[in-house]
Amino acid sequence: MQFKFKSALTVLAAASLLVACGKKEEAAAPAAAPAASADPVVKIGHVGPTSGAIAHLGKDNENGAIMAIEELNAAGVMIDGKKVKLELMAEDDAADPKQGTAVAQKLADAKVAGVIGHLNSGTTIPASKIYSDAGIPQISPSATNPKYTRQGFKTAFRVVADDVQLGSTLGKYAVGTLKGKAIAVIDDRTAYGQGVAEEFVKAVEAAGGKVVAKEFTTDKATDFNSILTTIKGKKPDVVFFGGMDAVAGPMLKQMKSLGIKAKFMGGDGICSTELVKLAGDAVSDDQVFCAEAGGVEGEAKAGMDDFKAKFKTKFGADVQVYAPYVYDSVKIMVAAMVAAKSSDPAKYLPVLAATKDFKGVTGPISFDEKGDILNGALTLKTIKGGALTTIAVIR
Ligand code: ABU
Repeated sequence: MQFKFKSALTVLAAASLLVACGKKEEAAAPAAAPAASADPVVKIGHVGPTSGAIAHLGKDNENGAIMAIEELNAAGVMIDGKKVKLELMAEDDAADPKQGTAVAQKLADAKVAGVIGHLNSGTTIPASKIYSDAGIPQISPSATNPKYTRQGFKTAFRVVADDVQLGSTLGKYAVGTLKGKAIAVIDDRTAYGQGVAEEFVKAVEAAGGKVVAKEFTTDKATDFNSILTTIKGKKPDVVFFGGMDAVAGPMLKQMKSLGIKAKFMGGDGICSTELVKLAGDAVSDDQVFCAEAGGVEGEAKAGMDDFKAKFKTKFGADVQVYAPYVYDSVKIMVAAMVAAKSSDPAKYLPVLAATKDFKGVTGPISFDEKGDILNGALTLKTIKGGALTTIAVIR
């Protein structure tokens, strides 16, 4: 097992905790700070698919980064007594692994201090090798394939739960709560879609459910008549899809056309505001179930609600899924730089790894020895009354 800077971090951890606990003396620009004409720039990269079928998700993530950077710059960020200007380098990987590694190399060449992204597991995993080789800390706000943090890279962090947690929770729910007896599974053959579907199948079978069909498509497909016709013949009561909302929307419409009335389930990739729009009146209340790979409840929900309201005012759009997780990722990274008194990746990486109970809008964030969020939550949702509605936050 890979341990990230596990020893001699007491001081650094304490520094991180101070920041996490909201002691912002260092982060706030003193009122009497000299008016620097050109504050030193700290470049932070963000990567997501801002073109292509899931551009709405990429833009959502990018907007989370913009919001965090603007707020931090407005408050003033002091690193080792000097005011710095944070600059966002926002890149588009189009959800394509090759483009993902190309932009990762571009960011490494530009010597960014850190990267938030990528959005997809299929781009995050190959890009993580480039960041690791360059020593650049990377926090993914949404890539859920477990492999990302299991490669032994000290630079890889994730602020959401992974596909093991998603697939297993959804599998248990399909059998235990939805009482699924005959379950069909489709995946889009991506690192995320295939991975979450495999975890779902394991959990269904462990709970005593029967998988009656396994079909696959691609993340660019638009016609599902052939696989849905095969599935219809197996009379499933639940259909699980491992993939993204841009594919799930048309799939739901074609299920309706074919008269398939089964419940429809998926992971965080379909748990978006956009899915509700794409599916339209093809779905009935409590037919679609999905899980966001994070979530807050109780008093902590106020922070998330406040974030969503500010986001809507600023960008004129509802949060899709992961903008708040991007926002927290930027703030965690900058808090580590402030606490380490340096934006040099080699100096602030150990502080980032030691992050404990950072109070984000997505809840408290600490990293385990692999760089995964400790005790991450899931939010189980359904579409009801034309909106995504929370059923439960599960840990
Ligand atoms: N987690 C769903 C979307 C991103 C991904 O893991 O590919």
